[in-house]
Amino acid sequence: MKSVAVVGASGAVGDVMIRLLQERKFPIGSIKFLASERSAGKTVVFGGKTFTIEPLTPEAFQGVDIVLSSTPASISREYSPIAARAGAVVVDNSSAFRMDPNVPLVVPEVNPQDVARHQGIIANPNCSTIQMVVALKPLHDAFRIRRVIVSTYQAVSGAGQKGIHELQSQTEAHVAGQDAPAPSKFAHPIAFNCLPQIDDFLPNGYTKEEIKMVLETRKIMGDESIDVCPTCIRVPVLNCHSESILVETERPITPEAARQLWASAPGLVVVDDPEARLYPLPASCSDRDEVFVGRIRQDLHNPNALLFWCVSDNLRKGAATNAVQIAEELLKLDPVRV
Ligand code: 11C
Repeated sequence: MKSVAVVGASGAVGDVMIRLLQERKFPIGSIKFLASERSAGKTVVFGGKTFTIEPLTPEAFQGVDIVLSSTPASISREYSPIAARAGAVVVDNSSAFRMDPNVPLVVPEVNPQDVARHQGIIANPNCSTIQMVVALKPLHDAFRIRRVIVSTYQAVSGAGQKGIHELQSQTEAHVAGQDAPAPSKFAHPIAFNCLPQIDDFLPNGYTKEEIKMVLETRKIMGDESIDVCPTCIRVPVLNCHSESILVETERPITPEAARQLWASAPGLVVVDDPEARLYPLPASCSDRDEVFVGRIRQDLHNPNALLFWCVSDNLRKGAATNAVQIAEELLKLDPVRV
C-alpha cells in the first residue's frame, strides 16, 4: 500500500486522476490532496470520505511514496525536485522535465521499460503526443516510420477548466443572440471557430505544442530519426483530441497490415467501417481510456505511406490515465525504488 499525494487536485486533470485512482483500485494506504493557496480549503470526496485540499508546501511531501502532479510547469520546476528529495517518485504531467535526459518520458504501451531508470521524477507526455505514439508504435516496429505528417483537432479541455468555460460561455452567448464574452484563455473566440495556434509561437514559426510533438515522439519511441511535421489546431470540441496522421515508412505498408497490427496492440481500438459510417468521434471516445483509430487508407501516390484518423480522451489517456498507468508500472519495480 502506498502513500499518495495528488498535486493540482482541483484542476481538470487532477479531478480525473482522483477518479481513476478509485476506478483502478490503486493500492492506497494514505492519500492527500494538494493545490495552490487559491484552491486550498476546497474539498474532495475519495473512497467515501471527504478530504480538505491542503496548500502545496515543501513540507507536504514528507512520508509520501508517489506524487501524481498536474500543475503549470513553473510550479512543477519548483516542487517536483523537492518531492523527489523527500523520497517520493513524482509522475509529472507538466512539460517542465520532459526533455531532461535524466527524466524518463513514458507511455506505458510504448516504453514501459524506461520507468525503471527514474531518479525521482517521471514525465507524462503532452496529450497530443501520447495518443499518436500509441498508434505509431506497432507500425514503427513492423515497418520503421521515417516521417509523420500530423494535423491535430484539439479539444478545449486541453486548456483546463478555463478553456471549457470559454467555449461554453461563448456558445451560450451566440445561441442567445448576445455579444460573446471576450476571449481570455484563447487568442481568439473559440465558439464556431478553429484556431491554428496552441500555446505560444517560437521564432521558427511553429508553436510550442507542435515542437512538443516532434521532440517527445522521438524520445518516447527511442528513435531520433523519426521526422514529425505537426500543425496543431484548437477546435470547438469540449473533450477528446483528434488527429489526421500520415506515416511514411521505410518498408511498404498496407491498411490491412496496419489493421492486423493494431488489432492486437495494447490500449488501441480500431473503429473503421466507412460503409456503416463508423469511425472514431470525439463525442463517442470521451470518458474512455483507449486510443481509437479509423479512416485507415493507403496513400494514393506512395506505397510506403498510410493515412488514418486518431481520437482519444485527452484528459484520460492524454493525461490522467497515462499518469496512473505510469504509477502502476512503478508498483512493478523493486519496492525500494518506488
Ligand atoms: C492543449 N496539449 O491541448 C495541450 C495541453 O504540455 O501538457 C497540455 C499541455 C502540456 O492545450
